Amino acid sequence: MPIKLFYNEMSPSCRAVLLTARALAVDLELEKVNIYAKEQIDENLIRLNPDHTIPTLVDNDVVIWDSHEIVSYLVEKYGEEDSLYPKESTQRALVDQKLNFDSDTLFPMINAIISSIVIENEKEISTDKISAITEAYKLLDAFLEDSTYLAGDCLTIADFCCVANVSTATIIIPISTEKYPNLSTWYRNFKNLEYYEETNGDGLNKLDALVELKLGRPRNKELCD
Ligand SMILES: N[C@@H](CCC(=O)N[C@@H](CS)C(=O)NCC(=O)O)C(=O)O
Repeated sequence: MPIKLFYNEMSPSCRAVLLTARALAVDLELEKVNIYAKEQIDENLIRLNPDHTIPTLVDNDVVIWDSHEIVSYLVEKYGEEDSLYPKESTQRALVDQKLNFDSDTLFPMINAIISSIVIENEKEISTDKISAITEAYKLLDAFLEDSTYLAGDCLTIADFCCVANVSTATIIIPISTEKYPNLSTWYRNFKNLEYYEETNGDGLNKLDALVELKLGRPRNKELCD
């Protein structure tokens, strides 16, 4: 049976799974859920995932939701080696630490902003929300001071989860190369990854266009990196 993913490419949590699956060369059968039309309150999805969130992964009789659990499951089960999610305890702790940062800080922050624009039709973004993004950029820049990736010198699932949310934050505030040089380099390296556009870039562009449409005005593009 194919591995099925309930998803929407505009969702950063789903894009983290697409990045990971592509890095592992795992094929997914994709079932699109339009979260903005509340299709997630579909009975089939609720039966599988009472929390009715995407991504939700179905692998035979196993159902997993929460992107962080899904990406670690995919590496554990289908990775030919463990570099994306190392088994060694210290390295694993460093990856888990950044996965938790993504889950506790980055996702709630960006989800609150995007939902306010796309679902609640708000036209202004409060200064508190803007400051939360710049604070997160500052922290990420510090995390990347002495390493190429977020959990050391190897690409891991923590980078996939965080880049999906950071790239979404750039829709609102581009990353300044001057203020956040380490973060800029990390993000630029991601954009050069051969499978970046198909797994993250395309969905990000669709979300960007939707945000622009909902705000009813072009965003401040000249600030883009
Ligand atoms: N922490 C979860 C967040 C999942 C989540 O909230 N996904 C959003 C889309 S980005 C969603 O499904 N929203 C619809 C809903 O909550 O009903 C994860 O990483 O998977």
